[in-house]
Amino acid sequence: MKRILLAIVALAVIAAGAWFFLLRSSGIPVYAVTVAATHPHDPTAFTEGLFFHDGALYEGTGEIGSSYVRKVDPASGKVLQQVELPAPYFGEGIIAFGDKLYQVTWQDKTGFTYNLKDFSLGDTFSYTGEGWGMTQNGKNIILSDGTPVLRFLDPKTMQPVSTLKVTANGCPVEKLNELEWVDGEIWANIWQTNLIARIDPASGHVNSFLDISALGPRNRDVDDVPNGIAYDSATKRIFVAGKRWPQLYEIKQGAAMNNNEEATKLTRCAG
Ligand SMILES: [Ca+2]
Repeated sequence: MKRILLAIVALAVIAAGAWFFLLRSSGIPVYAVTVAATHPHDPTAFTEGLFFHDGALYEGTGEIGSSYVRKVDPASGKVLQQVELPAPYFGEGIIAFGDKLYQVTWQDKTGFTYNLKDFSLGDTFSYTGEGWGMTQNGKNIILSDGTPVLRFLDPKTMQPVSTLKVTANGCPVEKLNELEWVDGEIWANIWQTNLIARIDPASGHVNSFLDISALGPRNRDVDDVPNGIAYDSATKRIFVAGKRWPQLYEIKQGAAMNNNEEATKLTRCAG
């Protein structure tokens, strides 16, 4: 009897250990990336917004006095069109919807619209909190603000119609930055990490991470973080950029990675 009891206790300890291990490991896959192509990128551009439209890349930059929106030829990096955002504004995310281009600002609670074709200034709009990244899903403009909550905005009024809390293994994911709608998922740079989160827009759950630490200049300023994802749905090309990076990359998902430190940190909110 004593032996049976001991065996039961031992089994219970093993089961508890296994359960604890399962709780502790996120189970969220992390993938490296491979580089399909590199393109020139203006090494002074403090990238805050990036999207692809009709064969061209559109980039929005930040910092007061050097914020602008520009249209760029992806192959050469040549600037085809540009509009400045004057001081005191600090430019952040940009996105196209219909025939308009939208731009938010970091802490000014003011957004701008432009004619997508000629970059002439249109209406301004207001919002609460900060403005970080933007993308769109064909129906709503999606806005990040540095918190784990994404806002879905009506493009006509720029007022929120719903929100989505983003979690990874149950942990809220802070500092969601530049965004991209990629084949039914929301992809997001996570500020000051090398990770791109792939988010299920229905549940807000992160289904995987891409680690882009292999990209960008080796010795870079602390502010020159990865930021900027643009998807060309026609050719399925994914472009990624970073602040003041001299190159822009076309990437593909690479091999699964084990023990990714940044992902582990994000998925262990409980301890
Ligand atoms: Ca984007």
